[in-house]
Amino acid sequence: MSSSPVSPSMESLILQLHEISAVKFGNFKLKSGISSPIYIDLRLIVSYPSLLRQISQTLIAAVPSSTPYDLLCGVPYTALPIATCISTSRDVPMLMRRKEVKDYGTAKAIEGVFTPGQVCLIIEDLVTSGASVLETAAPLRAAGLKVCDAVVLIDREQGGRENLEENGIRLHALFRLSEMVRVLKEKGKLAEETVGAVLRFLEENRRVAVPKVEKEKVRVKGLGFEERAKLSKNPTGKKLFEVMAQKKTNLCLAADVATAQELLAIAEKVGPEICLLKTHVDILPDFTPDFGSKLRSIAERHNFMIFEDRKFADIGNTVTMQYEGGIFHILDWADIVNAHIISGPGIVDGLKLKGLPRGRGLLLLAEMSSAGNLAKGDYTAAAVKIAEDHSDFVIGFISVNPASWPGAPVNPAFIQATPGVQMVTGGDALGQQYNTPKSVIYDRGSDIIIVGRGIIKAENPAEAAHEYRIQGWQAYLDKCSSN
Ligand code: S5P
Repeated sequence: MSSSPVSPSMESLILQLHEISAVKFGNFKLKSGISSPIYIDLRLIVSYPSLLRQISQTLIAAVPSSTPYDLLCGVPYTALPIATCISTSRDVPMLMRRKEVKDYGTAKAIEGVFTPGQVCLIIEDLVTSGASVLETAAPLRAAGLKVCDAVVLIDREQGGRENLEENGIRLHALFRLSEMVRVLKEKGKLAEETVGAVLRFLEENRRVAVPKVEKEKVRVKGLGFEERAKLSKNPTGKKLFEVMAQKKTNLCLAADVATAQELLAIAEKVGPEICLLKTHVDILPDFTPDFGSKLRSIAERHNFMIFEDRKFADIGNTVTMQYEGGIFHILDWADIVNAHIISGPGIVDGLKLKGLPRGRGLLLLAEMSSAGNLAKGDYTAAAVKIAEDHSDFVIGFISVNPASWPGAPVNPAFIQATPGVQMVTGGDALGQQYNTPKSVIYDRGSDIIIVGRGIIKAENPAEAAHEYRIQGWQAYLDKCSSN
């Protein structure tokens, strides 16, 4: 047990907490299920405004100045007034997590204004196993926020620090329970016998496990591509996961070049770096019927798959003809196509009729990258529902921020592919919006980065592709290990 001195202001805080009976001694059952000889009830502090102010100010001062944050979120309910005090005195916006939305399921789990990628600091009164902090961090992270630090008044020294660390959250505590007990003993507030009982209890309960459900939720999020290959019900979905795992790449090239000849040339050059090559075959003026077989032979040589970004949108009957016929015969050479769901589930039935017997797969556009697009909220949720109903053919989604979807994390059998990726955030003159590989994979919960102009307009496309591949894969590895 550490015997580092507690500062006079901390001592005064401890004595005041004792004074108002926020620290009780006896036999208490904690949230984690264990019986404890000490109970700390900080809900009382709302009745002592000057103490509440003092706690709030001391608490935020305990966060190192090197720790950045854009927003605060108090763990409901006890820490809400503390977070509010800090928010108003420091002028830092706050968010509130709704406690009543179980598993951040159907309703809005977070109240307040934020943008994905912002950093949120968690405020809590005391930490035992860390489960309450994790319960608050999960929906914040699912909404695309970064949660790396939590600050608490009291660390009960029962594994919370370690459990949080394992989940990528640093704990800053004003003082430890043993320090609190030591101060109360020194000031003659506690009998020797009580001190002994508390210290013994701490010694015997060094580590309280985070409830199992937390760990399981987290584990699903962190499944690797090999394991997810086993979950996919579609042969193309399975193969795509396998290719990614074997080649160690989650890069898709959007090969939006001017001619078929250029497309085949860039496929050859960039082929070793990618898991998927995306075409817009209707932009190629020199398309010939042998284009598909030429591209397939390059794909086989370099072990990547082919995705024709046709964005089907019509009724089921029409898309069957568009998929199979015309001059492009997409069905013959594209492993994967995609579809909007604007026309309803019939479009999936239509494409499936032709595609499934050939072992092909379909991605649904659940979100789009362009400014002002309408694919959000209920529309995105409808795409997920249609995918679940057709999981033998639908292999995943075109998405932008799947971590923020209601019910996230989404079924890991589905792959998430995200366009609008460049090394720096920004956009083009026509509404395209870019995020970085790390933000797309790590923060927004996607699997594949789709990169077009970032590679094809580069001086050396193969080198640029290599760089995107490294960054995309590193973000995937970081995501797996941080979960
Ligand atoms: O929402 C979308 C969906 C797609 S498939 N936004 C997109 O940009 N895409 C496609 O991704 C788009 O058609 C283009 O082929 C690629 C993005 O290219 P970039 O040059 O902006 O990287």
